[in-house]
Amino acid sequence: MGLTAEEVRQFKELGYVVKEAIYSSDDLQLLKDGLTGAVQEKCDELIAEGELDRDFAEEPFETRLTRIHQYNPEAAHKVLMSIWSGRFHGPGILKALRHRPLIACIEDIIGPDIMGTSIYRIRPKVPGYSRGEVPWHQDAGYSMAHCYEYLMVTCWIPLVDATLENGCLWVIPKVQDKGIIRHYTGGHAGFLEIAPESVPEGAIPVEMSAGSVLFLTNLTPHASFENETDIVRWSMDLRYQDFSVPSNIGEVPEDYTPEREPVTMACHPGEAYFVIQDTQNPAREMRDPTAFAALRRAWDRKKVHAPGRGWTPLGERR
Ligand SMILES: O=C(O)CCC(=O)C(=O)O
Repeated sequence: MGLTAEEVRQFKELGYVVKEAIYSSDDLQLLKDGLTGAVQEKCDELIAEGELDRDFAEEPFETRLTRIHQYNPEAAHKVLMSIWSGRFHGPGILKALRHRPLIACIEDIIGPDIMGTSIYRIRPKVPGYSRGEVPWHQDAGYSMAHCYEYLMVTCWIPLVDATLENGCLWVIPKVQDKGIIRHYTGGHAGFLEIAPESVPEGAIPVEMSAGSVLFLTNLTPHASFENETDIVRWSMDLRYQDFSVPSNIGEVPEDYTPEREPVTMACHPGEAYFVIQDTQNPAREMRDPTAFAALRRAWDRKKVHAPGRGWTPLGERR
């Protein structure tokens, strides 16, 4: 278990490393079942509201959202939004976040005291759905400016094999030590984006099998492009940091007032952080799925005052 010394060296030198077979197909199935339940729940709601008249429950996990999107793109968008953006707190996610073989690798990078960052995402990249394509960015571009210098580790994990054709991740090696690159708001599909002329050279695609993990630094530029297949490229991205990195642990959403100094805030103020591993005080570790879901619901981005990150719109760049 864990990363070899050579893999840690590669992570530090290149800004990324891939480790095969961290999650078994049984591990992934638990999560897929939870996600199937979440898709069903949203379909049922849309059907009850008259916005959808078929749930495509007969389709396999890999193609169900493709069919819903082909049939009714507006309803598909609502299903996707109910899962994306940290809104999935259902069965399997806490287990995936605490997965021992993954945490052993994180320990090799940042040490044994580990915080789960508020920013974790489940991404069903549906063929033909333009918000599935994510333009070039560094994850640090999304954090508060006082956090650029801290290490946050992104773990990008495909739930199906990720290929060039279905939109695997692309990374740019060896630029992570050069710091933050200027980002712009209003990029492709509303994401933050590094302007095309500022994207460093040397991008490479990272094709991966389901259940393997791509470890990235928060300053490693990455992007993903069109899914040209018929299957959904499901993936999740989980993030971890050590205890020195600002978080909102021990705080409540009401602590985030407009008067508060931004430098005193969590790197991502808007969603709950949680303790994965605490060698001094294991009682702080988040182990209960129900408590986890309640914590995540209590910290909803819409309820928390978080100042802007100061990036200007892409259309206004000079
Ligand atoms: O999953 C993708 O296509 C993009 C992922 C990404 O940008 C991220 O994990 O920060």
